[in-house]
Amino acid sequence: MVFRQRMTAGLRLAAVTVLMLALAACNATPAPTATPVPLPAVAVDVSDTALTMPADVPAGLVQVTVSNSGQAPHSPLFARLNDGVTQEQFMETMQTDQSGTAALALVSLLGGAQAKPGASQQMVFDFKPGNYIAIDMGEGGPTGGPPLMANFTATAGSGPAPAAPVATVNAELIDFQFTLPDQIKSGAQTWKIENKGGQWHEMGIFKLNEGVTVDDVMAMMMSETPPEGPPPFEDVAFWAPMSQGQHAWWTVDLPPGVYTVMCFLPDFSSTPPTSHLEHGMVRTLTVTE
Ligand SMILES: [Cu+2]
Repeated sequence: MVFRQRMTAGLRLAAVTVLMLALAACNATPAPTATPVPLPAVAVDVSDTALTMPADVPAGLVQVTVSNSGQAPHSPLFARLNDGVTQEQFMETMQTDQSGTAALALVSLLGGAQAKPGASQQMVFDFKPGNYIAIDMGEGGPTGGPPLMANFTATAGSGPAPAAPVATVNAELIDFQFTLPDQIKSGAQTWKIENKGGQWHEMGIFKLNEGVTVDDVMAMMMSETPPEGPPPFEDVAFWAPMSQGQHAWWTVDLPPGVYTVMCFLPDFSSTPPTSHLEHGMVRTLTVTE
C-alpha cells in the first residue's frame, strides 16, 4: 500500500515535470507575430541648382531622406496643394502676391528639415493622397534666382499600413508657444512635431555659445541694426513652416548644450504682421550627455 502510494506520487511528480518542461519549451518558442511593415522610403536630393525626387510616392506614412549635395544649407518644404489647385496656379500666385498670403491659402504646409551641405536629414511624413510640391527657397531664393521645386503625387496603395515611428521627444507648436521637454538626451532622437495651433509655425534651433543667454539672442534678433562680429550662437537645425493640424517625425541629433527654439513666422492677423517671436514663441531646451 505504502509502495503504491509512493509510486503514484512518483508518477504524479514525473507528470508535473513533463508538463513543466513542455511549458518551458512553449515559452522558449517565440509567439508568432506579424512582420512589421517597413516604412516606404523616398530619397530627395537637393543641390544649389536642383531639387530631385520621385514624381510618385505612396500615400500614408513615408520616410523621406533629404540629402544635400550642394555648398549651401537647403530646407526643402513639403506642401500639399489643396484639392483642385494646380502647381501652375500656385506658382503664378506666388509670383504675383507679394505678401505670400494668397499662395499660402492654396496649400497645406507639412514642414521639412534643413540639411547642411554634404549632410542628410530623415523625417517621416503622413501624406494624404493628392498633389504636392517640394520647394526650397534657400540659395535659389530672393538672392540666388528662382526657388528650386519638384512636384509629386501621393497615391494610396492597397497593402498593410506601416506603424508610426516611436517618438522620444514630443514637440507641439501652438499660438504662440512650443510645448517641449525642458531636457532631452543628446544623440539621435525621434521628434514628433505637431502643429496644434491655429497658425503656421516653424522651429529654428540654435545652440547658445558659453555664457550667452536667450535674452541676449532675443535682443540681437529684434535689433534693427545688424550685430557686429560672429553671432553668439550656432544655427544647428531648422524645421520649415508647418500648417495647423499637420504632424511629422524628425530624427534630430543635437550635441549636449543649451539651445533656444524660435519661430520667426509672421502673424498675418496683426497689422502690420508681427513675428511669432515677438509674441513670445521662444523656448529654452537643454541637451544632456
Ligand atoms: Cu510660430
